[in-house]
Amino acid sequence: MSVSIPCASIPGAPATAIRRHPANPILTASQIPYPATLIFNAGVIKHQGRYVMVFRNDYGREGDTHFDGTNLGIATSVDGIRWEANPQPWLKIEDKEIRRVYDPRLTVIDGRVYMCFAMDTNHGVRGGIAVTEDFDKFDILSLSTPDNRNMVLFPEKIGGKYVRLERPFTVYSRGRDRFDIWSGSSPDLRYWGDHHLVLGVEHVPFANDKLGPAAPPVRTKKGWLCTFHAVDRDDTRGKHGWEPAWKKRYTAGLMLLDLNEPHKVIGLCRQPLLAPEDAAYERDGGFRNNVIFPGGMILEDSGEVKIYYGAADTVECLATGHVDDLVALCEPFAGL
Ligand code: BMA
Repeated sequence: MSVSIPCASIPGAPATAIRRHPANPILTASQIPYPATLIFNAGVIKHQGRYVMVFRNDYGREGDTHFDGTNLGIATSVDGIRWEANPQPWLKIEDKEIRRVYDPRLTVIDGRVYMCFAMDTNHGVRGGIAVTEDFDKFDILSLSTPDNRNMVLFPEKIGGKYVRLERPFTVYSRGRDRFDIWSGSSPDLRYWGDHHLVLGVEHVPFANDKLGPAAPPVRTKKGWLCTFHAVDRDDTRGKHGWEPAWKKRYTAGLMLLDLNEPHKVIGLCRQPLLAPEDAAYERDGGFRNNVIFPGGMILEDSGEVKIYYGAADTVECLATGHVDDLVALCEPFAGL
């Protein structure tokens, strides 16, 4: 069956609002001092005077479609642009039930570092939240039931509760991939409830397949600035990547959420913030070309916003914009 994609021709946001960094890609497998093939979908924070990145590393033979494994690595930076990876991977999971842990998202709350992650298990995909004091030990606070992932935490309590965005996979009732962004809240980061639908695929003019949260939200005067990933699928697309017949395209979307009721979308950018069109590292030569997947967003004191994103599921990149310009891209949204 072929799926039409009226959204595919919508170009990305104007280059005056968001710019790819000239140093891109800012982290690749060639900079990693242990076996590494695909370095992407990292979480990034500014913490204790330096930038810290936790990245996903799928390792194996370049060109192969099956990887030997996935681990999470740490890199640090003084300027957020030039990165140095630690000598060893941070997390290698050895548990028969767990196949892999990936797509880390970092948030600092009250000085403590929390990491959301996705975990493929023999019984489905679970979304987890962990805390680390020192980027050595890692304590898991909660794991969702399958199937859920792409969790991100807000950097402060809202209405006395911790809040997260998440993306459950509602396959049975929807008939096919058509996944949306939800929110949940918790008194203690362990027990989650009070779930709300935040944004559905049908609200995003450049998505026809699924959505999910991307980088953890950033507070601005006008609302929570929030990236998401949006997927359009075209079954007539041929192979474009090492992976045979990769038919999806991942763009980065942008929205503004209400400061006090963060499940309410108050602004939405009607075009992709970043679409994989202009840069070769997003389009050609990767494992899955045409994928942009933000995982980290930092608001600097100057008003500059750094958005870190995985490109083509192969390398890690950076784009920057001014917070006021990014907020201005979000047109009023009347609600669901
Ligand atoms: C999703 C995840 C992401 C990846 C994306 C595009 O299912 O595996 O890590 O970036 O697909 O391949």
